[in-house]
Amino acid sequence: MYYIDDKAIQMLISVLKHNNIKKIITSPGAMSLNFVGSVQHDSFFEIYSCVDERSACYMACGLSEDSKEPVVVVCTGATASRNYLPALTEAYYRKIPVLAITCAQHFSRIDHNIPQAIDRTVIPNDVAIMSVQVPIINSQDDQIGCNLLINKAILELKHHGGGPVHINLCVDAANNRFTSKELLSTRFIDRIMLNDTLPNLENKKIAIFVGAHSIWDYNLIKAVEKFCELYNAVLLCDHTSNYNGKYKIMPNIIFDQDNYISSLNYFDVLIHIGNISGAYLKLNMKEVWRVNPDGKLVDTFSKLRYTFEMSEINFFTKYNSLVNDKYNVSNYVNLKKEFDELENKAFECELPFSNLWIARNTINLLPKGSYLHLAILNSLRSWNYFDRKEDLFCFTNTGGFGIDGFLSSMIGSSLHDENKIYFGVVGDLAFFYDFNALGNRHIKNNLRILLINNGCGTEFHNYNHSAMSLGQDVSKFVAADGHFGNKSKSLVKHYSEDLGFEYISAKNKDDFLEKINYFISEEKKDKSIIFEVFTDSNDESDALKKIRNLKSSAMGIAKNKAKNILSGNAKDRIKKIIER
Ligand SMILES: Cc1ncc(C[n+]2csc(CCOP(=O)(O)OP(=O)(O)O)c2C)c(N)n1
Ligand SMILES: [Mg+2]
Repeated sequence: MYYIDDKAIQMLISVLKHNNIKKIITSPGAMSLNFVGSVQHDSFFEIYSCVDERSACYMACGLSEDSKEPVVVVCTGATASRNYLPALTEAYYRKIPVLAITCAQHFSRIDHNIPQAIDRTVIPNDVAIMSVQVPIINSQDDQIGCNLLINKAILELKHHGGGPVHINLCVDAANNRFTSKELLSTRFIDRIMLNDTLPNLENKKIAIFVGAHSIWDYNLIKAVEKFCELYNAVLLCDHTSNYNGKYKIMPNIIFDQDNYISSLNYFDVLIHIGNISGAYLKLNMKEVWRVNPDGKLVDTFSKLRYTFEMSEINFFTKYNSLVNDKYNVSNYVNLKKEFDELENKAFECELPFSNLWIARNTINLLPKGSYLHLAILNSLRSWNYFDRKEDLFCFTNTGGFGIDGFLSSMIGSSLHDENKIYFGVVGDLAFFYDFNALGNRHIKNNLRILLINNGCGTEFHNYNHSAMSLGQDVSKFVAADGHFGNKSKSLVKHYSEDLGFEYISAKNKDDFLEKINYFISEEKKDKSIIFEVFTDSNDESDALKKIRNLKSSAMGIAKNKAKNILSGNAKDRIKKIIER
């Protein structure tokens, strides 16, 4: 007898061992057999039996209080888990770290007159500080998800004073193969608090990935710059990172190339700060260290190793204090060289009239310190391919990724300081979705809205979008072509002028270049301005293709070819074969 051949159960056992949780009180039954059968042959664990689950859980409270260790209780289906409630209530109010593992049949069986399948998805408020539902692992996504749930639940036992935690573990009762001599290798996630010993960062290749970030404090910028010099680190940003300090790269232009793989896109440690990013950066790293006062296990890259529950300034200041003065920024210099090469190509290449062409010709005209709002996806992506020479502050609705509130968010910002100019770039669907906001009576003269009207959600017409598998049919419902006056030359003009805006428009490059200086000028205008620019959806896609094909390499071409040949299903099958 060895461990059960069940990935979730093996993972749970590994994470228990990693966290040095060895005391278990079991109650008899069939659903818990696979877990209990596995731990009883592992001498690491100290196991007790108690028939009555009510009593078992109270015993766990006593054992945990006395030993100052978390204690696991584990039970079967039927009403077994219901009998944990009195002692879990006791544990909740006394913050005792009891881990209740309730073994369950497949969740789809609940409420179908199937014996012993009861619903444990909702628990009373005061019996556990966290409750998670762990499914059977059938795919790589399940595996990553289960790993996170198990780590998260077990860490919670001692988090913020600790308390009881519930894991509802879905078990395949038909699988009784106890043939695994070793536990599968599992990722462990540790939480580092302010006064804990810090993991070592020396001799690692480090990048700081900055998601959407509020405007930076001066001291934080200085601490991060120092960190980059001491640890040879580089910051990977997009406009919404709002980082206006040294050692920053906007890597989309390098890492988004269709046929080129940069050898610089690999990091031992990616330090992850900020919120949801709309840059869709494809990054390669060994592990991720997330830094945020919320201390959550946010696993954007599926490589989370540590969560540092502390402010960014504390994290960087602490690590800076561990190293004697050093200065090496070669990783930044190398990446910057590659960035400059691609940026030059992007500035020199022929682009059709499009959001991308507009971004390229406008970004460096915006006055220093401007506020820039970019609509999600196409506008944000287009502008992220071009870094700006001057400091800007940039915001995008990346929290929920809706096209429903762009104008309102931008108008809200503009109310804050009427002496600042607020620039915005938005597509037609997003504009018309929210255009009642333009009638808001609080609007002043400090808005400059660039409306890129291509008559559809051009995002879905892009040459590389999965929606293009619909062919011409994509226009009908997915890209929603032809609404809102179908690129009417007068609709926005009439509406906006009647509301007191100044309206200008452009339909080609010359037109645009003639008007852009007026649009971006720092000079105070009497009215807010709407600059409507008409582009063509095919040109938008062609421009994107050009920007993503500035450089190629043999490896990049081969990888891209393989990607195009393989359908999603085939890719999954090959992955599975490789895993075996
Ligand atoms: C509320 C909401 N509905 C639907 C979507 C899906 N969606 C994402 S981008 C997009 C198209 C936006 O079109 P447009 O504003 O014209 O920008 P373009 O892609 O043409 O630049 C849609 C419908 C969304 N993000 N939010
Ligand atoms: Mg559009």
